[in-house]
Amino acid sequence: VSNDLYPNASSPLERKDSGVPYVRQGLKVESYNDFDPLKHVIVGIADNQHIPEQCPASNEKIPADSPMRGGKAGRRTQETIDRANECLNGFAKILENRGIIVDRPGAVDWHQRVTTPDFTISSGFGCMPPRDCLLTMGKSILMAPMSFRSRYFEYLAYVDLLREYFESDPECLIEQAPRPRLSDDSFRMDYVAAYEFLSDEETMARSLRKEYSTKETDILFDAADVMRLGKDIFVQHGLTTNLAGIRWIKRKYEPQGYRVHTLSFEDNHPIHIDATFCPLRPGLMLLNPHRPLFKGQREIFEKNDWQIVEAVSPAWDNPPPLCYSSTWLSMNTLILDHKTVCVEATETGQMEQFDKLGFEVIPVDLRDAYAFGGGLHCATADVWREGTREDYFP
Ligand code: DAV
Repeated sequence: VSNDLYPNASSPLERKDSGVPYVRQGLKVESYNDFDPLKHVIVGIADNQHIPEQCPASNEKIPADSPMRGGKAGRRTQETIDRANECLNGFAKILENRGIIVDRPGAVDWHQRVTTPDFTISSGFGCMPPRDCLLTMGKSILMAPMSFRSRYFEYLAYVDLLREYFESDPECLIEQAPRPRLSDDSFRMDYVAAYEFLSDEETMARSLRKEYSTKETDILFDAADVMRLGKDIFVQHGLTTNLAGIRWIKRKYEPQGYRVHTLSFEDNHPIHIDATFCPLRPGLMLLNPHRPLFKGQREIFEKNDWQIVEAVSPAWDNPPPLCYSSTWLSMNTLILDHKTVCVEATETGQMEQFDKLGFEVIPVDLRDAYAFGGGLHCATADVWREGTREDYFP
């Protein structure tokens, strides 16, 4: 795929004749949480992004009154792509100016139909947001088994980078979760059909019963449903992560000394934990006041003297046009170390709250990239944070 079409993608790797990428000296893969000093990160790009046709998993997330529900599928306009890239490139620059290494995803042709023996859909999605796709667990990076059909091949945007990480850090392991089928059997198709006629009360009642359009047929999770806190891993059960997915995470990582916990929130569209319950520094969590934790789930935090503060209201009443996420991207921030946080520049209330909590706040202009897949945390994926695997919940 030509890089001319994807000017913001990472440039093709330099490789030996055998195809092996050259080693990038000093490169390290390691991260155990979202708040230790950030040294190396991937920032998404908006190049050539599409709005795919609806699929059974995406339908449940898209607001009923959104044009994306109907015939909106197609390439996003070049003007919105350019503006989103301006934001993402500016964010990357801010990080680089602070000495953080920034990589960008590689070029993939998202225009092509995505077809497997089990399904077909109009196009791919894009390589925003990397956080959904890549799960960095210690010295390994795992490509997640995502539930949107349009995102089935999204990992391809990271294959070359990950190959380079593998070659450059002798301890780094690149892994892939079992691939789902995403056939009609993977979804509650009757629910999908009925969805747009359900009231908020009805969708909330279903969500509280833990009934989603995704069934337990496939092993499914998005990496953004996984919150890493040293030895403890908290996974949200919701639209994008099913119980089989959580069982797989448990079986994979518990033998490595991790403890895996399931979390649920009173939320009628529970997708991704990073605009719902966010670690800020050791001992401090930020909770979305509209999405309380299920009963009994605060205990592990409170017993271990972690404070849970409620996030202030977002600055905006509505998300930007053609956005999949809610206004609560206000609390979707990127923490650079225990005292420094990047916050979207229009979220003045959220910035003030961080200031009062003792953080240096770096405003980042990113709202015009929200529609491409989320906020500052979504738009990034950890490669290396300094620090070790701590036991915060002994
Ligand atoms: O509030 O719409 C967005 C999370 C994106 N990773 C929300 C969840």
